[in-house]
Amino acid sequence: MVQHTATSVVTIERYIIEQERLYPEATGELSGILYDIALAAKMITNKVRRAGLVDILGATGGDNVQGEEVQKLDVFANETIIKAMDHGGRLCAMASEEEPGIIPIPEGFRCGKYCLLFDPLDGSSNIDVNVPVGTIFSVVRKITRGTRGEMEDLLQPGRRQVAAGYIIYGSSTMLVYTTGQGAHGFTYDPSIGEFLLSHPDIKIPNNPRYLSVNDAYEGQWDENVKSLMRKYRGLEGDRRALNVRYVGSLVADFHRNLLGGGVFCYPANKKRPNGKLRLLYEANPLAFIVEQAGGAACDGTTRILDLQPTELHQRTPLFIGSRAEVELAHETLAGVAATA
Ligand code: P6P
Repeated sequence: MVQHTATSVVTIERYIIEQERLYPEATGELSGILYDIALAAKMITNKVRRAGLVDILGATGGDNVQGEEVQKLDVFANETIIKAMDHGGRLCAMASEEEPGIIPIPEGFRCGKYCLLFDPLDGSSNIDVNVPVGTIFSVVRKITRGTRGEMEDLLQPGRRQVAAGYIIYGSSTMLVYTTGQGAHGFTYDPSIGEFLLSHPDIKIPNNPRYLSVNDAYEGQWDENVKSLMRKYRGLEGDRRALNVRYVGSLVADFHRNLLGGGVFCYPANKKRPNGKLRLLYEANPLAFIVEQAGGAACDGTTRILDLQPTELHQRTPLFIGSRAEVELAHETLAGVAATA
């Protein structure tokens, strides 16, 4: 594997090609998917950066499948990704948080051997207040016979992912992805319109700094979750307290913890017995990334990547970040559950 440092000027396209060359049997289809995602990211960041200026703020008035008000940027991001990906001949199906079911490849376009699942603009309720938002994506290989993608192809456990990543539209726009050979970060340089390698082979610090959780739900948590949060806060057991940092935008909270060390928690609560975050296109891709960076992700009792999906938009509790912190969650939650 070619070793790069953050100082060498390496575009994401060059990096993808260099990674592809490590696999003589590679057809280039997966590389093509990653190129097209980078293109879509450039188009979306261009709009997000001007959201306050161009009349695309405010809701369209419509609701998405989640019953949430759809922001215009959500619609733009969703359509941009679909249009960038649906004719490349590498995909046989897509799925989006914004769409109820399978997004088929249009008639007349060739179908490929991969499926793309994505959240086009997560945290979009933060757009109007200029809080970072993000795109999250997951790629799996088709496992059914025939040429067109089926629901079975989409409902695969996260350990079957062949690629995953996210784009964070923050103080700068970054694309972080993995194909199972480490997690790598690229920062967008708008002056040349390129994503440049800035964070090769990211490793999440084992010495955590941050706890990301919305403790407005404390009254609805089980006792074992409350105990876990007391441990993270240094109020139970002989642990140093973590700094609480919660943006309310998953990609922003995850990215800060990935680089700075920490844990993001969205536990189940009495109103949301399955948590809030989506398994297929939020938890799974971020779990792939964090494991490649030396971290971990669980739902409290099971490794995220081992969960067998049953529905496209199913939710999951999520504890993700530095390995020791996630293991503490597992011990505290599964331990109690095991004896309960
Ligand atoms: P809460 C944003 O709506 C989102 O889906 C994630 O980006 C974020 O982590 C979470 O919900 C925040 O949820 O319940 O704390 O507002």
